[in-house]
Amino acid sequence: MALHKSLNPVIEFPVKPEADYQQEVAEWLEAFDQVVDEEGPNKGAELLGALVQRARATGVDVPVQLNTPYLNTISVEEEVPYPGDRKLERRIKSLIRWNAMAMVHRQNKKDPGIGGHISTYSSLATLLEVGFNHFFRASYGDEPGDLIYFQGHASPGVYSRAFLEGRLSEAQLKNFRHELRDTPGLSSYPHPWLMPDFWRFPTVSMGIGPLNAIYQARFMRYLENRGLIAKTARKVWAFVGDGETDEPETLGSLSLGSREKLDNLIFVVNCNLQRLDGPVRGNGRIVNELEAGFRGAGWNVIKVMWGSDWDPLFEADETGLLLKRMEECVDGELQSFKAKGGAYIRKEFFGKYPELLKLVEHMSDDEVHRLTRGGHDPQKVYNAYLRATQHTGSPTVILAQTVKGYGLGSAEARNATHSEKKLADQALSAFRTRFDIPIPESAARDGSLYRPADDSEELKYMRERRRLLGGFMPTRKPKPAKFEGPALEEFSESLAGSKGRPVSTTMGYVSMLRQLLKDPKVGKLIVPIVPDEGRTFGMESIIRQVGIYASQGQLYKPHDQDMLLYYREEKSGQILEEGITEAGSMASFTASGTSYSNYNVVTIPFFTYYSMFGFQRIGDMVWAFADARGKGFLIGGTAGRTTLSGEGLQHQDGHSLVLASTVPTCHAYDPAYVYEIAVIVQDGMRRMYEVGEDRFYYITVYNEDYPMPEMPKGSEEGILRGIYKFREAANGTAAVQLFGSGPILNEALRAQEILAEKYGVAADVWSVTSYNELRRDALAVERWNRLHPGEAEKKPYILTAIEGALGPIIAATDYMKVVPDQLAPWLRERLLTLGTDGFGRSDNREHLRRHFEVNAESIATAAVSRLAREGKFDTKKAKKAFEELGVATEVRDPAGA
Ligand SMILES: Cc1ncc(C[n+]2csc(CCOP(=O)(O)OP(=O)(O)O)c2C)c(N)n1
Ligand SMILES: [Mg+2]
Repeated sequence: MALHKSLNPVIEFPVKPEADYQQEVAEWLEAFDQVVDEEGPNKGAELLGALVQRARATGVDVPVQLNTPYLNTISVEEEVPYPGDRKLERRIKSLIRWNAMAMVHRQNKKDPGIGGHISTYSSLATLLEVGFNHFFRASYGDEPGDLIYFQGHASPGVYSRAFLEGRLSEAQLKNFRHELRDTPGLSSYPHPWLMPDFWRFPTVSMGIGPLNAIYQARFMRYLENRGLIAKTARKVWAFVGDGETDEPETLGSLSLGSREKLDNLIFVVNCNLQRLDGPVRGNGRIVNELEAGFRGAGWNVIKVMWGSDWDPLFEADETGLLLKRMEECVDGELQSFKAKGGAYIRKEFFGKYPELLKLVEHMSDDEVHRLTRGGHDPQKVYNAYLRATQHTGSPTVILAQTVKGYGLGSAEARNATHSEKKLADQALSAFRTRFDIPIPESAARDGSLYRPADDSEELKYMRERRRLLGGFMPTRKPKPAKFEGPALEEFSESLAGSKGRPVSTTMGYVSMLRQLLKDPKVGKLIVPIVPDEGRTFGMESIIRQVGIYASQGQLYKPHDQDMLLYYREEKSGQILEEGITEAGSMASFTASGTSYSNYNVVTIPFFTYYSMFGFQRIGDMVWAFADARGKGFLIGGTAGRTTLSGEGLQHQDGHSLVLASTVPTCHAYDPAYVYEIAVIVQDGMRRMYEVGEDRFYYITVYNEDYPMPEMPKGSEEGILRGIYKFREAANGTAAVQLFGSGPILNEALRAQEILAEKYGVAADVWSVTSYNELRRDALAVERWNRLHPGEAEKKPYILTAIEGALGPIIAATDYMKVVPDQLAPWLRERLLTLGTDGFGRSDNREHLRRHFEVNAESIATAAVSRLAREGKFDTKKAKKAFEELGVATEVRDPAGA
């Protein structure tokens, strides 16, 4: 019988049954054991499957069982021996542990409050080291290697390894979290923006790493299936905290992994049973919860629960009580056992059953305390990784049980361990002794860093292992891309205007995208992404043109196949139709927008979505995208609080431009006309991919139809920098300047006519494509002026652009007033802003614009009102204008309505 008695579950009946029935159960089990013994586990599974089917057919309610026993998934018999030099690897790991701890400790002694973490890495060390020594490939021949998402708070351990590898200097380690000193320091967490040669993936905002990892693995398949990269055994590894699994982003897209059969994806959940404040599931068991969740979502689950030193205990246990006892414990108890030591474990864990006490009577309390959790045992971890990398047909999750603060003495498994930054002198020397660090006691107490000689066995071994695996990791070294984008002339259709036909900027953008997809140079590199909003934006034609990516092809005949614009799915399809997930779409945007650095292939993502569900909903992912030096185009559709009619409060966006302005590498535009979009997109491609700037774009597109004019000659610079004069006053020198953006530019144009015809006021109209860009420019110029008091003052572009333009400036936008108000420091009392502050309403454009006071009438009355205050217009006439134009003066302010 292959099954050891210790694994024989102690069967507990809800009510003690008759002896006859117990006998019957025993016979069934024996018969089953016999099948497994003689014919193998597969036959056993078949037999069980047949029984379950029969039970279901006869109406028996079969319990769904998603949990396996609280044991290692891989049995001792199935294990392969460890291929590495265990002794040397332990030495290396100890040195990494030491330096990781010492760098945080030292820095906090020197600069109290600077922070850092030591307990996360201490629990993760073996899980990472087995990977570094045996699995993480930096390359596959000429192809880029595995992509690894490191748990953010474990960064000191990753730095410490790179220090031993000779990639980071002692000076850099001493400047951990001191990034603004003479010698460059190390960033707190994985930030490619701050350490662009080192980190690839920002992970420290919890949940974002695992979600991005799933979509990264899918994007890898997309690139392979579209023939843009070679197919390799490359993997995506995501190291995830068990507390981190509480974030909805972490587990929210698991089904994509199994649906897409992503066997290139491995999650390693570091189940140290603790998060920041305390236990993850004190009263339950996080491993069971995760096992059920992942298994239910169709993942391959490998549990690494107990170290090899438990194996003989299981072997010796004839009663099955050891497993029973383990299954009785909740995580809070498991934590207490590690925190309180061997005598406590003996009494409280083993002591519950006399048979178990016997099992450990030959062991000292210290030995009992040291009984290892699986995630600290290289043998168990190696076997789990090996199986995970060999598994096909679905992603794998490894649930590795560890101890938070492992090896940190009094900080081990304590609730407060996450925030521990410094160790007491005594703990430092205990650490030195436990991990055998060859430095004098006094140096230990100082938290001195230690690196053995370059030709030491340890360093030679480390380097050799990495050499065999293709190089050091993490490393980020994008190859400069050879990219040639289309010239502006190639956008001629968009630049020519619509010849009087009313179209929306959304339609114009979609036809531009269609043209780009046909472009021989960049067409195949474009990655259109939509979260189930293709039809909203009229993208059906693109679906027909390039198809939706479907890893399995189209397994059904679409009902609309005989129509021109049918729903076309195929294996080499180009569109990522993500379904209703802006977070998932943003993850795809991230994978595509960083493909130039992860796969050495430029792809150009256009993520088109409902603008209200962009920055507002997934802003933190956009922040991480910028950190990762992502490039591409975010297209906020159905933009504008009054232009999207009917949809009301939760849909009408009047603030995404404000949020966009907070991201340093995001260049946000609010174009009124299609030619403006063409200029922005053309120049954007040039700057991002030809020049190689780390920037990305946010462009709002609207669904209001109106004729698109032809591009006025020479307006390119103004479009890109943020403002140009669109229509000069026809009736003499303008006394007032009207700024408009998006469709509200049309309201400004209508106001220009009203002012001229009814009130004899001449006004110029300007298209402001980007207040954000104008402000950035002005701030940069102002900074220069501040820093150079002795030199001639420079002028912000906004002031150069409107040089000579007289009178007050009425700026009207479909966004909040704060968007134009960004220019207030330079336009001062000249600026009067009309915008859409307040909650949206369900109504049509006419009523919405009247309510928010951004219609032509509101603009015209604002102009005469301001002119009257300046003594340039008759006050009585101004008052009357409100009445004449139907602008209510005594209604509630929409900002608070
Ligand atoms: C979105 C987000 N919320 C909160 C935090 C603050 N935080 C940092 S670490 C941590 C606990 C992490 O616990 P776990 O995921 O179990 O990782 P461990 O350190 O135990 O390995 C928290 C709450 C964060 N980094 N990101
Ligand atoms: Mg944890």
